[in-house]
Amino acid sequence: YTASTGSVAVLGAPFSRGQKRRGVEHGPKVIRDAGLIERLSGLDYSIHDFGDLKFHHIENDEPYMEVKFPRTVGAANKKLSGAVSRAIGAGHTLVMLGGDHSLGIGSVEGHAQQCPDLCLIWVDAHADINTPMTSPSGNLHGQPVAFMLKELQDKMPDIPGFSWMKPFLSSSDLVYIGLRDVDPGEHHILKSLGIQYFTMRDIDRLGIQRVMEVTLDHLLARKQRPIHLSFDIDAFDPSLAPATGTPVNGGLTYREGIYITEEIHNTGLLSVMDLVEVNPILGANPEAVEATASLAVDVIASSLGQTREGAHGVIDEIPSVK
Ligand code: B3U
Ligand code: MN
Ligand code: MN
Repeated sequence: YTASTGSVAVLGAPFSRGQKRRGVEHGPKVIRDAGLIERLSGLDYSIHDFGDLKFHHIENDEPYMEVKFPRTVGAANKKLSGAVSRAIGAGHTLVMLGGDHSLGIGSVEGHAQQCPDLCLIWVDAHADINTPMTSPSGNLHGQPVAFMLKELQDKMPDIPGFSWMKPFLSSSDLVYIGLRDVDPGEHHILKSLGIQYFTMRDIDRLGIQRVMEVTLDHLLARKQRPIHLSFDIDAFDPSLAPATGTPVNGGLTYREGIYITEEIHNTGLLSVMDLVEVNPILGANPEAVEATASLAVDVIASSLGQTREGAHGVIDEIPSVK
């Protein structure tokens, strides 16, 4: 298997009902305004900006157990799933701009429709693997991975809005990087399913180089297959990414984050990436918002092959003196 033709599609998903803070629906706009399309045009692709999906609020979307806006989140993810599936089916590499991380459900599900053997790298301060029963908040952006995993099927109730999908991912096809705020129920799930994860402490101990080596070995050693990268901007330290809903101290440095994405690019297997949880309303000032959005652009460009080394593609000899 080799991913990536020369074509990248960008799809905005302005959606915020997976959590309580307004503003994360403006993520796609601020990431575009920070120069995303221009930056990607400098790389060797044809860029297709698919614009933003339109999501609808569903009336009388009462909580189901503690789960907030289940039908609204379910319908948004169904729509996103179809759009992702079509883009991948058409041969694009896809960049999905969130929006909150509940969108991971539809993004990975739509990707899996086209690429059932995909693997998932979840870069996040949080594990986002609560079930409706373990969730301390009822927010669906803290639960997307639980909807995907086959091993959790019998622990998941039938949540209204989600009858269009069923679990499709094995826990051995998932690796987390950057964890530092994991709820008790989540920790139990990670341990009991034997999920491969690297907390910030693991990155301190092993170094990011070793973490990526083990990550890619775990996912790709048996066979080459498409990678889905789901990147929550709150994986970064809040000093770098302040404009996000649930910042947690002690996050990735700039260089660790870029190293992760460089290594993923170097596999040649990146097929879909999500960049989620940029919330411009939560920046203390315009500079904080710009810093966060521009970091998001750097992460996306790096995932798609922008290097710190430079590129020699366009110049094939040292210019002679005329
Ligand atoms: N684990 C908590 C908090 C949280 C999850 N994801 C974010 N925050 N961004 C929860 O609500 O499930
Ligand atoms: Mn997340
Ligand atoms: Mn997070």
